[in-house]
Formats: sequence, structure tokens, C-alpha cells
Amino acid sequence: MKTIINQSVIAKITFVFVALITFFQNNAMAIENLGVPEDYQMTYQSAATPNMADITWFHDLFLFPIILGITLFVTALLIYVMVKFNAKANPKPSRTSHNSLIEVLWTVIPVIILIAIAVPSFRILYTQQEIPVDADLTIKATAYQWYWGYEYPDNNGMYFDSLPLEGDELTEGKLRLLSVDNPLVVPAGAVVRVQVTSADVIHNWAVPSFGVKMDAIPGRLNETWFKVDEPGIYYGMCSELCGVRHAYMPIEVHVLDEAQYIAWLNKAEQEFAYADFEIENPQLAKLIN
Ligand SMILES: [Cu+2]
Repeated sequence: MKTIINQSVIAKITFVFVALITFFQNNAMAIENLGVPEDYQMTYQSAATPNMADITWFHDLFLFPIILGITLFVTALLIYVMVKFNAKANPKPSRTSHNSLIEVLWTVIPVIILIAIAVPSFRILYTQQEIPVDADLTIKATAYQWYWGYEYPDNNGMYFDSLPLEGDELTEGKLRLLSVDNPLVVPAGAVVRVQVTSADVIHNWAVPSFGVKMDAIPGRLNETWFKVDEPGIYYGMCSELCGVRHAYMPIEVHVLDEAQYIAWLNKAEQEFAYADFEIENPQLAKLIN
């Protein structure tokens, strides 16, 4: 009898517990701001891609300790020299000008340190620059003075402009100088190849939490890529001084799970369908038609 009661109590508690978890999970379904800068931030934004995780590791756990060690070592040497060999403590200076052992050491040790830094550095550079040939999705980002345009060549050339929200358009949850009217939308877990170009001056397509920063150059198609597993909103900005409204061309990327992405795509393909715009030059019109 006692065990039956205990079992039913346990079952009830489990039920309440599961219900609570489901409730909070459902609430968490709303897409979250993940790649956002924080006030007075000095460190990197948390990594959303494997590349950015590598960059963060390289800086925080590899380069920074080496820099710290060298700085402390040089500071200690300076203090030692100032105390031990100042004019008062050491009135008769030594005339020594060469020491082969020390000269070899201060050449060889820095070389070893530089080689140690170069190995992981080249590996990270390589994975950044090596564009996956079998990307799941290709996006073409075109920079304009001063907004971005996104084209989905895989989806009948669907295209839309992405302009920053102005003061009165900033509704609840929108961020000044970061939120846009039409964000770039990609599926979670997909390898996204981004082709970057510009229609006027040099801009730069940069999203800090992706570890991506690629120049947008007129007449040239640069490529970069990212893969984000966690659905959420990630922000970036144009990172090449491009004119008076340089600060007003943010990048907002929505990473959606598969089902949400397909739902968005179905809607977007109608809203942003490639329009056969009227060709004003009659000679050009004849050529095309
Ligand atoms: Cu720009």
C-alpha cells in the first residue's frame, strides 16, 4: 500500500516537473538575441560558429598567456636592471659588450615562440578561408551606401534589402543601430556560403559571433562561410569606413530551426520574388527579350 502511494506521489511530482519544463521550453521557443554586444564589453562575443570558437580559444588560452608571460618577464628584467645597475648601486659599469650564449638564446627563443604561434594560427586561417564546396545554402550579400541587400541564388534569385530600423520603428525587443527591417534568415546547422560584394564603395560584412569579417569590394566577389547550430538572432555591422552613414548599416542574422526556416522561406519567396523590372533602354530590352 505504502509503495503505491509513494509511486503515485512520485508520478505527480514528475508530471508537475515535466509540465514546468515544457512550459519554460515553449517560452524559450521565441527566438533569442544571442550574438549581441554588451555594455562596456572588453572580450569577444560568445562564439556561435566552430571558427569563432577556434578564434576565441586561440586568443584567450593561447596568445594571451604568451603575451602575459613575455610582458611580466620583460617588466621583471627592467625592474631588476633599474635596481641592480643604477648609477648609485653600480658606480663602475662593466665594459662587457658580447655574450654569445645570451645572443643565441634571445634569437632562438623568440623564433620558437613565433613558430608555436604560427601553427594554430595558420590552421584557423585555413578553415576560415577554405570555402566548403558542398555548402547547404548560398547567400549573396551586396553592400550599398548605406544598407545591405541579400540575394538567395538557390531560391530563384529571391532578393530583399535590409535597412536599419529608425527611432520610431524600434518596437519592443528591437535594438537601436542593430535591428533591421528584413534580416538575413538561414537554417540552423547549415553550412552557409556568403558571397560578398559592393555596388559603390568598399564595405565589410562582419558578424563578430560568427568570426566572419569579409570586405565587400565593387566589381569583386569575395567569399566567406559560417555554420551556426543554435537558433537565435546574431548581429553584426559594416566594418569598413564607407561614408557618413557607415554606422547605420547593421547586419541582423536570424538562425531558425528547419521547420521555422521552411515556413519563412515559403512566405519570403512570394514577398521577395525576383521581379522582372522594366528595362528602360530599348536596345538593351531588345537584346534581353
Ligand atoms: Cu558600409
